[in-house]
Amino acid sequence: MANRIVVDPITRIEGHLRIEAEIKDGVIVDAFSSSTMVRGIEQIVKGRDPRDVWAFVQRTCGVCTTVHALSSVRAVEDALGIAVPQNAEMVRNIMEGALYMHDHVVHFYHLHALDWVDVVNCLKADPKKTSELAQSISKWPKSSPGYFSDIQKRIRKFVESGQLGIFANGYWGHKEMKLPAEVNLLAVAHYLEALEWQKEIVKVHTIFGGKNPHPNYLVGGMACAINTENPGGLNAERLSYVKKLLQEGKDFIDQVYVPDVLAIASFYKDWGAIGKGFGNYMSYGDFPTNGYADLSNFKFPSGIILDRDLTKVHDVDHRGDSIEEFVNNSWYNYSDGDEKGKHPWDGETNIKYSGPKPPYTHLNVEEKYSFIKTPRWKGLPMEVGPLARLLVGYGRGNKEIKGVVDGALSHLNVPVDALYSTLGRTAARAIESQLVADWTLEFFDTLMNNIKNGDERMANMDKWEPSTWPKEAKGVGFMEAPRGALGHWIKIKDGKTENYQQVVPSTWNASPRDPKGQRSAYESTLIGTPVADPELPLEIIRTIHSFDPCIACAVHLYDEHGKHISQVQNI
Ligand code: NFE
Ligand code: MG
Repeated sequence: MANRIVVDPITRIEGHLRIEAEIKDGVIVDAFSSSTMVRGIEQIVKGRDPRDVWAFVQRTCGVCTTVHALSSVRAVEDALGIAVPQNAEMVRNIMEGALYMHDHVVHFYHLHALDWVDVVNCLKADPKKTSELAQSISKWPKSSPGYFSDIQKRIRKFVESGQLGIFANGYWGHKEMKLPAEVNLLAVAHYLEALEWQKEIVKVHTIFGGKNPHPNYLVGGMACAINTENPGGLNAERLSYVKKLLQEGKDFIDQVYVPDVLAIASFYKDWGAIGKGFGNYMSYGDFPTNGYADLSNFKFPSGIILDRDLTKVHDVDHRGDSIEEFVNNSWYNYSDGDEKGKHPWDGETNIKYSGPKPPYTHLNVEEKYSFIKTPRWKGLPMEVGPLARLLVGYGRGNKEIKGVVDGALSHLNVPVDALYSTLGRTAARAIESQLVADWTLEFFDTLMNNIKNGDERMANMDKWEPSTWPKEAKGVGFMEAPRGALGHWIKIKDGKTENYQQVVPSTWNASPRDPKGQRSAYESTLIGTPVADPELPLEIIRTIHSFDPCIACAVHLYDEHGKHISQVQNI
């Protein structure tokens, strides 16, 4: 007999996600992923001025802030044939690079690490040994025995007070927690340091875009004027502050995040064989260095890997008809029936909730069961995210990407197959952070060189006036958000937004089944996962967190639901 466990809500993610997993003989045999929240962003931009849309859609999410604004301005520029000046391209890249650094570090320490790190166990650590360990894996200066001893005292106070605060309700003492106490103490110290650090790196957005989250963008370029004289403009002092922040970001990633991930991963190598999934990976490509129109100059290559075959990378065909969204299992209706998919240019977002009324025990997964639509590429499910980006780059023979991936594999002494896993996803995020931190400093140098050479252009306003636009136009704005391939599709008619659709990374990964019954990434990767204790389903959380879910993005009102964290029933 199978047990169906419900984990709802999955915590330490963005948004509201429910997982129902069927467990037989201690292993997951089937799984269902459901978003229990719905939003209406695609609807509210219809009829609006395309030059304003970025400001609305950027509010899709406060976690991957900037990405929906960037996709939006790219979509409008693509539709109207606008090429932005290189300075704007570099500022956009720097802002995106800063987001990657912030997002990946916060995800690892504050959302994912506690699936592997036993906070309470760090009290058993010898601070002197932790110090030796820290100094053996990194030159990060905060590593004295006294420093770790102070951290331990802070945690002891929490534990002895009986109020764990930010560390409440973790799976402390779970038998699948495998780290020595010294590694636990190291990770807890860096959890606290990362909290301090993350508020600094976001200042890059405030300097270029006025604020964070949701900095300002502009169709045609960026709104930050370079003005080396004016104290209120983007002057030398502010630019050197950006450089300092980026360098500090790189140091934190190189000296704290990556060494920690590798140290922790070395105790969890078995997770290199868990959470495999179906083996299709997609990257749209991103970080252009010579214009959005020429994919060959992107830092992250674009492409598709099918069935884990790294010897052949397929083209995405961004403007073709390969991508469709299905609603057969989602709480939406299409005007001409729910079995066929729709290309995003012709997409529809008609919310139609037909699920159970709360409180309920289980979803009826024979019918619609999620507010997330189901995207497919040529009818196939795709996993997107850091791992997909690295695999596509690896398959494309990109030397930089191949170098860092091979370096991590040999450091951990694991085969290439270990990448297709929960551990692979988590390691890929750290590895790509290192690449992105380096690239972001390159983008900064390019910007500074242009300014030195007298090129201060930040926007191309040639086609600002709607009177210069064609009567009808359509465009796609794609990018690689931290969580994976993101696309916005716009149709413009008579100067207004006629249709607008977002297909988001977590839409690809978290969606329900398609009409052929094929599972998307969350559902597929859970199958085969052992669950030691169904009352404490740590293993489900590990694999789901390895994707870094964002449900606000994926469904772009809230539904009242029961307060239970986990529930076990026989079916
Ligand atoms: Ni809201 Fe997002 C990212 C986008 S969603 S976090 O990264 O787009 O998967
Ligand atoms: Mg959508």
